[in-house]
Amino acid sequence: MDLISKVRNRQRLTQAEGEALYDLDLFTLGELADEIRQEKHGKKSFFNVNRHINPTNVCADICKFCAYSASRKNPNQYTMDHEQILQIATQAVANGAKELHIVSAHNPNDGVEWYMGAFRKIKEKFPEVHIKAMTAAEIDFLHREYGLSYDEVLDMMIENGVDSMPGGGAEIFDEKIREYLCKGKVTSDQWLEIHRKWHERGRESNATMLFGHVETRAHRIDHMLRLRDLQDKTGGFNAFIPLVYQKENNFLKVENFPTGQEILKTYAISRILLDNIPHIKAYWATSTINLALIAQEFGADDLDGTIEKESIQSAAGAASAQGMKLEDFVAMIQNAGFIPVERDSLYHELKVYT
Ligand code: V47
Repeated sequence: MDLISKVRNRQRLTQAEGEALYDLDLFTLGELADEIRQEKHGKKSFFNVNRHINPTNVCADICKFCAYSASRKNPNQYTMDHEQILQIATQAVANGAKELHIVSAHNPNDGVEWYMGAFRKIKEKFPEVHIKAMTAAEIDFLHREYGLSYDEVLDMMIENGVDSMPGGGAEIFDEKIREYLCKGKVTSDQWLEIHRKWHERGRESNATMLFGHVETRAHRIDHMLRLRDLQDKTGGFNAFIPLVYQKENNFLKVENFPTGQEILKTYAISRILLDNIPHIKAYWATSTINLALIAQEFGADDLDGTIEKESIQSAAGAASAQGMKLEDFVAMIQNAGFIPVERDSLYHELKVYT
């Protein structure tokens, strides 16, 4: 059976077939991905009202692609205390945020209680707010730095009010590329193990893939298939998020950046391959809002959220330092021909903008 028929019959694709998808023209791929998207979600496009908080940029690890962590290229170290974090959370909740997405660098100075206490204090003050926090890379860092097992860190997160885990730290699973990008950080197997353990606790998470740097198309397919395998076992991933590499202020030497076509193909292919992950998120901070809006026609059904402020990608050149106004966000999705749906962090529908 040819590849297109296989996709139309909803048959699972192999690594080689996944790679071959890239050889299809963009519009064929878009059509195939859109059929699947519409089957799953119709014309709905999901987003949430959220606030990203990045409480420290002091990092014990070195990732070549990172412009955020304090280093020679970013000498301005900062670490917020709990009071400052709580202040931001308070402001965000006052502005309508229902989710706080809290991701830090790997800070060796302040201990486990600095991480956990922040979650606990937020949750005590705002029990209804959803805390999406701690990438698998941070969890692995606490394990390495303080001798805690993954189970212990995950249980502490739950005790202190973390509701779900973000998908960060996955980068690219291929071991050679990963060693070049971020040697010493959580390995691919460990990243998957941490998410598996989290899912086994009945909790949900997301999965990212950082692409458009030194990886090949084959590496992207391999990354997606490793996620598909784990999802078959646990079913705990809500969304797959292809993050487009931002090139400013970091130590990674990249010659060729992905074209808009390549980015759209990657969204579409992820929709086709990841038949068991419900949502494909076009995170506008890295794709740009315009491409994210177009990505809705190429398999993506989620645009993340209003963000309010973001420090990791914007340090590397993304236009996401400031977030997006809710009414603008809704209007843009509508004008693109889709139905904006405000969701909570676990994809329950809160408001459908008809
Ligand atoms: O893991 C770092 C990435 C990630 C760069 O789960 C970069 O809903 C592009 O994981 N160019 C953190 N990306 C952000 C993240 C995330 C974002 C939005 C939603 C969710 C979710 C998760 O940021 C890191 C890393 O892959 N990153 N540097 C850069 N130069």
